[in-house]
Amino acid sequence: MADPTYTPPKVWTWDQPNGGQFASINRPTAGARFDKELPRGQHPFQLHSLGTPNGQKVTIMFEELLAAGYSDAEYDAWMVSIADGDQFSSGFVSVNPNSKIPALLDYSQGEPVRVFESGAILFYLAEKFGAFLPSSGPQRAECMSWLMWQMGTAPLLGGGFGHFYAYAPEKYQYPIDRYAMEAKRIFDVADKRLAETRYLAGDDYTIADIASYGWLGGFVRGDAYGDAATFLDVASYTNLVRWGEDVGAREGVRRGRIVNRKGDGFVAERHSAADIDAVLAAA
Ligand SMILES: N[C@@H](CCC(=O)N[C@@H](CS)C(=O)NCC(=O)O)C(=O)O
Repeated sequence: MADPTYTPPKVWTWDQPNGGQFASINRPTAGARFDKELPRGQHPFQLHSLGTPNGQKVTIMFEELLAAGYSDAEYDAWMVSIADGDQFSSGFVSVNPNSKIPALLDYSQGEPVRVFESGAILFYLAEKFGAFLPSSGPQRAECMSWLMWQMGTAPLLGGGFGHFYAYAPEKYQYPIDRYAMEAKRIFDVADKRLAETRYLAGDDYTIADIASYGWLGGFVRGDAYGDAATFLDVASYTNLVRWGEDVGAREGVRRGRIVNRKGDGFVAERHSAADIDAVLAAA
């Protein structure tokens, strides 16, 4: 039970896992916990990820690039099981010292380039291919602003709302109220913007939409955190819903959402288009 009389000590110490869904893997320290190299496939891009909202951003980006005809965007997507602690291997930590998916290695220019943080990966790929990012001027600034907005809001939706609404070992009203309010404020920001423009950065679909769909898409589809869509009355944000349904119907988005997930209708690893084609054909 939560202790309502808890008084924080002068110096916090980590004595034991605190319960909750991810308590067994969380520690207050960084760095590798065991030695293991990452696998490597044949394509220039090696993605080490999982089909969570942050992971889906990158597989959607690759599938959007491929759908748009950028055949050099072929990639191998390896699954990192965060519940099993794969993100703490020496190989993964050498690509992302923050031990969180997604992490990317680009071998296309000889020496591998590492990129971590989903927003940085989207930006890196958009610049590299000259796609889904306006090349200059106010449109580019607008796109980067919405991309960074999304990166700033994800911890409130996930670590804040999602954690206390769905993952915490007990339900506490204070944090649920606080983060439900933040989540609804974020939905309203998007809704008001999308009342003015088709996409977040303006008339064109950009990496700001790809990043945002990773998180907002789940609330629009209604599969984020149990029945959170009802709890937060997502249907009332009609412009957000219109955008979410529009983006969700894109071929690249549908394909990207299949990758690095286990179970029927998904592929744990992706090494060629045929892996996703097979799943879609069976659906
Ligand atoms: N800001 C990071 C957040 C990434 C993140 O939180 N990844 C989660 C899964 S969605 C993770 O790997 N968690 C594993 C852990 O915390 O140990 C990004 O956008 O790339």
